[in-house]
Amino acid sequence: MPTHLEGNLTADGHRFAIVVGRFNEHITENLLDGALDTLERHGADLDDVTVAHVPGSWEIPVAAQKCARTGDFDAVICLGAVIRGETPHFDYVCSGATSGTMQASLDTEVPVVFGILTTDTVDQAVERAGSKGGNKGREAAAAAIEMASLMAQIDRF
Ligand code: INI
Repeated sequence: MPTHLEGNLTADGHRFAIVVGRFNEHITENLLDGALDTLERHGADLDDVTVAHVPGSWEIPVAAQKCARTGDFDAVICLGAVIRGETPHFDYVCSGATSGTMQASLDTEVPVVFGILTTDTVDQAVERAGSKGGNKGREAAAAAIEMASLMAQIDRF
């Protein structure tokens, strides 16, 4: 019989850091609201949640890694919005944000969850930040809860 380890969606007792970019703030503030609401609905105590604000998505990985290294958090949630229409260096910002957050996670063995929108247009970003495309902040928070739970199970195993 195999042993199955699977995280649950119970957030109480877990501590979370959220790193959120200020660039495209009209989008990222909705992602942050969605993430905080999801954590709370799943039982997190918002006193156990720390939010670090950074200028833009480029700066998210270093702040996420620093949070993860403290050992004070069971998961780190990264929230940002990179929109192609607004930047000629879209590809560089996206690639730095994606590879940097992954590296932060692997180097620290703390789940660093990717809730950074990468879209062609502002409308697409709006859709994914609390409109008909859901809210990527909520999805990221749910993934963080599940991973925090799973990592604890692996630790105990
Ligand atoms: N940062 C974003 O989060 N989204 C963007 O769309 C964006 N654009 O358009 O350039 C952006 N740029 C800022 C970047 O993340 C850094 O903050 C900046 O380059 C300073 O290092």
